[in-house]
Amino acid sequence: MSRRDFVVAGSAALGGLLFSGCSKTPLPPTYGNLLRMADDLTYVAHRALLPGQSLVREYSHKDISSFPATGTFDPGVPGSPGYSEAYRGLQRNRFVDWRLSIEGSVERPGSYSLADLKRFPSRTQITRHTCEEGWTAIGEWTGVPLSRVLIAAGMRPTARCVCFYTFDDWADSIDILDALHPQTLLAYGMNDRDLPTAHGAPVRLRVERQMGYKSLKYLQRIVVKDVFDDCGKKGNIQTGWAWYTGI
Ligand SMILES: Nc1nc2c(c(=O)[nH]1)N[C@H]1C(S)=C(S)[C@@H](COP(=O)(O)O)O[C@H]1N2
Ligand SMILES: [Mo]
Repeated sequence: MSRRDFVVAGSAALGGLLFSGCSKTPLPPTYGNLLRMADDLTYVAHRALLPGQSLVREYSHKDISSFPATGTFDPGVPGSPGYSEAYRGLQRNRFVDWRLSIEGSVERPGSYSLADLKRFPSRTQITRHTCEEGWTAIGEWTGVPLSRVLIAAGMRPTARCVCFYTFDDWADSIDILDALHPQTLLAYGMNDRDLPTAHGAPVRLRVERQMGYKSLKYLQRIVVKDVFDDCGKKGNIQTGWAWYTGI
């Protein structure tokens, strides 16, 4: 498809959504602000043109590259930006007491230890990470598909959005299509080892069809919502970033 066709199809899809108000694709969640039109166009075009669960390319071991750890400081070190006393305690005890809580629109809210997550069937994938700063890197990720955990927690059919909160005080959300995507992982392994601190230990999110900053590190809490939630002050919209960064 040429770029022009793509843009035309995307605009048609966006127009269709905004003006018909009825489609299988959810309404672009950030629509309503003129400056958000590009974000919405990407969202709707991506959703309209890609088959729902199409996979991103997976690479082989020989393609694995060095992987910078960016935008982050060890949240277990006092004085570092994003320092968390709770994280420090968990880190000292090698995360045996770490638990990921899952709340909101689920039948069985609760929390999962690292051992619990490792008991689910795992997935390993070698994918390319694209940072908004302009670099890319290829790494291997092992973890449990988020869909498995959401299903185990009894995610309700009314759910529309999944919010994530981290120890270093980041928050972000993804829609249900990305949440249930087979390559969306709660990753606890990187390049065949435990996930290193710098890359988000003990568990990070991998959202492979979006830019790197959606793949939150140092996960603490997941909240399933029936309505779109951009995570308010800490979310991308209020911090000035695109909420949807499909690639
Ligand atoms: N909790 C948290 N998640 C985060 C970040 C962060 O600083 N804190 N940085 C983001 C950005 S901008 C990128 S590019 C990737 C970097 O992942 P890496 O450190 O494994 O390279 O993590 C993303 N997730
Ligand atoms: Mo990034």
